[in-house]
Amino acid sequence: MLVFAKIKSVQQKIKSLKKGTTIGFVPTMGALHKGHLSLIEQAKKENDVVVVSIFVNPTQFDKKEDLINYPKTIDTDLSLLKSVFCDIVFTPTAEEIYSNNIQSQSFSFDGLEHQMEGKFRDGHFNGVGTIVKRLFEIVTPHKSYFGEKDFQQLQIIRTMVKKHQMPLKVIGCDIYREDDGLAMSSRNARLTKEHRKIAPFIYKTLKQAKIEFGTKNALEVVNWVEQEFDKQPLLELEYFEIADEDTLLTIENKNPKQKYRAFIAVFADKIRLIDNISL
Ligand code: PAJ
Repeated sequence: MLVFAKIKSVQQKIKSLKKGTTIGFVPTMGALHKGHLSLIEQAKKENDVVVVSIFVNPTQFDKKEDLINYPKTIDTDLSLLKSVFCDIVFTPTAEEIYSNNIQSQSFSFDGLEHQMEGKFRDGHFNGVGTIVKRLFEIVTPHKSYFGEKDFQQLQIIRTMVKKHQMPLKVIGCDIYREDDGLAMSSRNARLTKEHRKIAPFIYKTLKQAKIEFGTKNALEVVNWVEQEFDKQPLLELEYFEIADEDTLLTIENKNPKQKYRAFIAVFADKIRLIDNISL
């Protein structure tokens, strides 16, 4: 496994690959867990060479405190990456990526950026777009892998690739969960024992909401979920929405031809957890 911190060195290595070598790319912010590894394993199966980036991207954090507290576990990350036979790791510094100008580009993602996470995390998706575009330009992958865990992010990247006619395929991967259903996340490690114990309630409620959606209209399901969380003093619901998978617009009337997904964001004390389920 080769590890590069400089843009020039990783580009040189990629340029030196034999013509026709396919490159699969998994961008991450480190603090790797099995959810990340499942993306890398899928990339391994579908490409000759797998590149993983580890970069805690400052421009996508709307709260400074969140950026400072983001877990950094580079040594463990590198041994995990070795264990899944990752070929190339790119670990740039903020200076390497942004020089002295740590700022986002401004994007239009056809309105996807104004829904859900966009309403609560100012500038977040401009930051994500900026870094992912930059990484795509550096790594030049054939396929890049993103988790459905961050479904809005996945759809935004798909839109960016299409609009900017980037020559790669975006692959969405299933949400990897703990045995008790909690979606794996780097933030789970920061939960208190008490909050970790109650956190599977989020997915349990999503699964029940899916069943309720079979017989109830969207508003009734939303009300039901809100009532469930009212009974749960340790978890604070930020939003629960049922939206069209493609436009991410809140559902108005159920249309059997449309695909819907339920999205949720919850605070467990100061830790913000997100999840979603296909309906
Ligand atoms: P990060 O949160 O590290 O996630 C990296 C990738 O792993 C994302 O595509 C995310 O959706 C996926 N992932 C995280 N948890 C997952 C789970 N439980 N199951 C399946 N996939 C999961 O997302 C980011 O980093 C950043 O925004 C990034 C795209 C790297 C840009 O900075």
